[in-house]
Amino acid sequence: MKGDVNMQNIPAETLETCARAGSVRSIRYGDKYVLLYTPSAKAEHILYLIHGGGGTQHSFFRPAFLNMVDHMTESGMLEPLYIVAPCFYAPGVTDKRPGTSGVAVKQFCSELREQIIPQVERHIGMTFERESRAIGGFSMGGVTTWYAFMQALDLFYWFVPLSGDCWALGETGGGLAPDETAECLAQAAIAQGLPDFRIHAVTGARDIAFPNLDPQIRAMEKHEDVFGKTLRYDVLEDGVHDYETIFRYLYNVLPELFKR
Ligand code: FER
Repeated sequence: MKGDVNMQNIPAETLETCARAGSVRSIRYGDKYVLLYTPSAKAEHILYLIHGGGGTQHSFFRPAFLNMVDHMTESGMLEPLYIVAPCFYAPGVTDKRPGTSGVAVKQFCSELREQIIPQVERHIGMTFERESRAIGGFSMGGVTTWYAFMQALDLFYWFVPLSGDCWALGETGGGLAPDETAECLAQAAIAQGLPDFRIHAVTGARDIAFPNLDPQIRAMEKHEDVFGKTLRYDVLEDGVHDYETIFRYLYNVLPELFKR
């Protein structure tokens, strides 16, 4: 279903320091680490948020974003939420080309399953049910989110791919082979037992990933049986391929998560 494209702008004061701020710490696993944002009040939900190509676990966690989440939580528009920012690159990887990133993100799901989720949730002291777990990401993080949909429907209920298509059939496969990609996603959901789930995909009409994501979503919409009631898609008219635009999507999308 195509959603409301009239996304709210982030109020300017929301990007400034908040009196009630959450905290960020790093959690090690093997020779890597994730950043964990813990809100100022008790949280029952968790979002795994994946950076874009060339990024790191620090890409999302800049002051503007964390302040925004603090303010959203303080005002009550957002229920308190843990946010985990991992890095899909191996330590020391300097080749950030899409081809290399594509291989990294395909493999990343097993790292999430076997190391990151257990380690983070042990640290927090609770194991979240899939209905309380979301995964989302920007660009290559969006590609990662589609892989999570194909490989880890048992772990996540909520999927938020932002300006990134599914690369199951190859680099930018959502644009090059939209029907085959949609078929692949539908079959992956069926093969995993077709549990209930929600996808909220967002991109911008001026985003470089639009020509890849848009045809894929159109093709997915034809799979009524799998995606008829589970897929929401928004296109922001002036959205471009940068983190500021993505923060705006998240300002609008995060309050909708975990509401069934
Ligand atoms: C896309 C998905 C990912 C896309 C670009 C990327 C242009 C990533 C690019 C990069 O990491 O450089 O649909 O469209």
